[in-house]
Amino acid sequence: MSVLRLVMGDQLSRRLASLRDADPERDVILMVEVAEEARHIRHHKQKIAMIFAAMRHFAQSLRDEGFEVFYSKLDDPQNTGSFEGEIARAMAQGAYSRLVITEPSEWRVADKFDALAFRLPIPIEKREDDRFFCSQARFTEWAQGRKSFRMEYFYRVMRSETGLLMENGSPAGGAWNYDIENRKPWPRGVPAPSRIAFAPDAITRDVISLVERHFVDHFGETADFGWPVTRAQALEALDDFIRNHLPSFGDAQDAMKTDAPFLRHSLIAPALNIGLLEPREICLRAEEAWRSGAAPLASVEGFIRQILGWREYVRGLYWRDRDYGASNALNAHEELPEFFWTADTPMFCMSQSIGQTSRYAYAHHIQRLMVIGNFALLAGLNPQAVQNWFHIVYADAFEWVELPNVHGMALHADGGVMASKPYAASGAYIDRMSDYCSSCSFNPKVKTGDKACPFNPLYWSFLERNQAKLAANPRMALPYRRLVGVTEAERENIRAEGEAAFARASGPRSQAAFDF
Ligand code: FAD
Ligand code: DLZ
Ligand code: SF4
Repeated sequence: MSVLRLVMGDQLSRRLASLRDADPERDVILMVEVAEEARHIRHHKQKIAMIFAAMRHFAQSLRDEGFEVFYSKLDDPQNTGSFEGEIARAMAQGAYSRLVITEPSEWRVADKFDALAFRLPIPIEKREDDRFFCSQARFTEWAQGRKSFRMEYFYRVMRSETGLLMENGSPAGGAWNYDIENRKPWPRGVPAPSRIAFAPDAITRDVISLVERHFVDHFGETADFGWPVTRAQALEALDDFIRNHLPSFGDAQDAMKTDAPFLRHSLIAPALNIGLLEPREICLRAEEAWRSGAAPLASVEGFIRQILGWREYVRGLYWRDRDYGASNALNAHEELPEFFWTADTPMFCMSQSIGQTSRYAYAHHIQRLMVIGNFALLAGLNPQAVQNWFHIVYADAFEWVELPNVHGMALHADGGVMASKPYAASGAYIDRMSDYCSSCSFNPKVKTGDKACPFNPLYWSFLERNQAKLAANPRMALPYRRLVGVTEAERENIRAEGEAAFARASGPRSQAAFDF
């Protein structure tokens, strides 16, 4: 009897567990553009367009193989708008022995299918999503009995188990981590390299027009859409990165430059997260570049660590505890300022980072962590509101990867489960790693008053506010030494300076700010 096989929008891999044994003679593939998924948060328009375009191209490639694909377009008048409704509609049109799915990537959707299993007249066969190096069971085993879950130790285990960048059981080159050689500012006067982008074809143009009509109230623009939407394009993008940018990836990893959103970053996260690429093939390509002498070890190790280490690790944390994102360890309650949606702020670094987020549905890691995330941390923005924002605005944002990065890494809202100390920094860090400050109406060297970079007073008010929670942390001893012996009046002044800086951040945008 025929089998119905569901492929979700972030499962576009031919090797997917639920597709691997599919028989074109007998089985039907179900793919659905559903309002429930597209509207449960106000996803960036470009993100919805990328997912629908990639889904439609993937469906076409399955049809080319001879499969029957039951595909619901969002604007099909019969589309019920939910996974459950579309499964029922497909089942009404054929006789199936079972529904085969690959486990969803998010608790919310996993719950939906667990509930559906009780109601559906045919069994649901749920298969493990094995497009990762580390299964959930393996992560749980690793985490068992540990007091802290530092990524670095997890990463070493992953290196040993996969053999990536290993030589005779030891890390290639003798060290696990070469960050000491990486992370330089972008050299002055050197233009940013141009990056590969894929002009939308007829299918993608149709989808963009659909998104512009149906998601008017969603964040972001679509004019600069250039994401890969097929496996062939994703492989081309990967190839371009490995050849032309990986050798300099390490040096430029933390650099920020005005009007240069991409620098040497790989830009592969969206394609990787929806299934057009697999982590193993990416890491093997990078390793091969080092072994053949085409890229230095420091760059290759730094890049592989992001995928083999961080990406697998945050997924493990996400599934280990379904309430991981609910805590608020630093008791942060401020609402998101309006400029998170408009980029209209005189803080040039924020305006750049948010402006290009709107234009490209992209910002690189340091902009996310040390500019936007750092602001949210220091200003005490509510963690759930910040999670929601990060989930909405990036083309690569899926809850399993977004949530731990925001909650644990950027906001320290998990109380230190992920990071041994908050990634809190004053304006000096951004000044060192970018050219932003020279175009800003604030001064990173000024600590107080109207001209002070808002990060400076916010940094001290953050430390003051959280002293009881953070001062005992040995890694915070140095900054807290500055607060020893301060009087109550001085504390009040620190708090007032922080509040004034928060208000200044929402002031009118300077002329020089990113014009998007
Ligand atoms: P590159 O800099 O080229 O890195 C290579 C790859 O490594 C990425 O494509 C990604 O797959 C992986 N990677 C790097 N850092 C991380 C990380 N911390 N966690 C997981 N994978 C990582 N990544 C997402 O994929 N989706 C998100 O929603 C997301 N939200 C983030 C939110 C915050 C606050 C922070 C600090 C980081 C977030 N990241 C997220 C991680 C990282 O910023 C992005 O993966 C990266 O910027 C994507 O761009 P790229 O492909 O050019 O990455
Ligand atoms: C993110 C997303 C969006 C915007 N739309 C759809 C959709 O219409 N159909 C679909 O199958 N998947 C979509 N997705 C991805 C799903 O939200 C994703 O598969 C879940 O996160 C799975 O847990
Ligand atoms: Fe950002 Fe401060 Fe530099 Fe302005 S001065 S760009 S606000 S770090």
